[in-house]
Order: sequence, then structure tokens, then C-alpha cells
Amino acid sequence: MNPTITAFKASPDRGRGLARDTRVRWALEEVGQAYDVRLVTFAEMKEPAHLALHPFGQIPTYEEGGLALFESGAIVFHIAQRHAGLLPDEPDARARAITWMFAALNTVEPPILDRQTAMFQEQDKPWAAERFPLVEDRIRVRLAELSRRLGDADWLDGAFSAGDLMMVSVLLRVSGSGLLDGYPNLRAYVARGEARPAYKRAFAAQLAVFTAASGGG
Ligand code: GTB
Repeated sequence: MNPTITAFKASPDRGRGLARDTRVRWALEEVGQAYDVRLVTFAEMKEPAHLALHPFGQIPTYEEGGLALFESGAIVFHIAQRHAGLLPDEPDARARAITWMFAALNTVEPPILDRQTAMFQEQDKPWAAERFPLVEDRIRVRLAELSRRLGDADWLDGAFSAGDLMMVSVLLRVSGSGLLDGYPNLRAYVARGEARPAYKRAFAAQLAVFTAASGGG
């Protein structure tokens, strides 16, 4: 039986692939695992049935037989553990790829999330204009460090891994902001991720939800 994931019935990003079901879809596509999707409204995410799956009332979730998971990082890690293709077999290389997953989620994504908060929840505050450049500076620090480490390499540690899948997913959240402009190698890195057939299938699948809901087909 296919695993089932949850995604927004109406994603606020209008199909730009920025909600976190995209990274789970991408991982499933990379390993060739078919999946089903249950679309949920914002109201349904806060109802008991969904809260039993996700204590914080969010998407994505992942159900497979008797197993129910939440947190996109844990879900991608589970998929990568269960299937070949997203983590190297060699133990040290595998540990390094997992380290990059954590780095994406714990070190690079937080300042990017802070920018979202500043843009969408704090703009009416009297200190918002003063704070915003500081938030963006904190992102630039991480981008500079990541850019330096990536250098001319295609991927962060040898072959493409779940670490790259997670890092590209995180960087995509600022790809329209201009923040990547100072880092051509990061722009190229993100483009390499987006060019992967598995990413394209994942992106198309989440876009189809928006297109269908807006009467486009
Ligand atoms: N740490 C969790 C994970 O990695 O799975 C975070 C999950 C999360 O933030 N889920 C969001 C959610 O369900 C959707 S992805 N929010 C509803 C709620 O909390 O009530 C975050 C997201 C939302 C919208 C956009 N967008 O419109 O661009 C981008 C990303």
C-alpha cells in the first residue's frame, strides 16, 4: 500500500512549491515510491483527527501502515532510511549526509523563517523597518558560509543526498528574494536541484493541486 501524505487543500503560496509537503514529495519521487495525498483545509488541520497525526496541527504528515509521522525532516529521513538513493551506504558518508539535513533544518532554515515572520506577522510593528535588515543580514551570514563550503562542487558532500534535498528545499524559500544573488554557486546549486526529474515531478504534483482548485484544469 502506498504511503499517504497530507498537504494544503489551498496552499497560500499558490502552487509555488514552498509548503513543506514539496520536500516530502521530492524524496518520494527520488526513491521511486508512489504515494497518495490527502488534502486538508486550515480548519481540518486543527481538528482531532488531524491533531492525532500532527500534535501541532500542521502539514505535512506521513502514514504508512501503522506508522504515522510528522515533521518534514523526520519524514524525509525515514524515506531515505527505507529506500536506496538518498543516503550513501558507507557509514561515515551517510552520517555526513544526515548532518547536512540537520544543518539545513537547524542552522540555515531558522533565519529564513524569521524573515517570513518579519514579512507576514510583524510589518505593522513600529520597529519592523529597523529589524528587517538585521534579519536579512543573519541570512546572508549563513549563505556566505554555505557558499564558501560548497565552492565549485555540485553537491555538499559527493553525490546528491537527502542533505542536498533538504538544503535546496530551504534555499528555495529565498530564491525569489534576491538574497541568493550574491552567491552564484548557491544559485547554480538550487538550479541543479530544481532540474532533477524527481523535483520536477514533485513540483508539478503540488502545482496540480492549486491549478485544479482554481479551475485551471
Ligand atoms: N517543522 C515542521 C516541518 O518541517 O514539517 C513545520 C511544518 C509547517 O510549518 N507546516 C506549515 C503549516 O502546516 C506548512 S509549510 N502551517 C499551518 C499552521 O501552522 O497552521 C510552511 C509554509 C506555509 C506557507 C508557505 N507559503 O505560502 O509560501 C510556505 C511555507
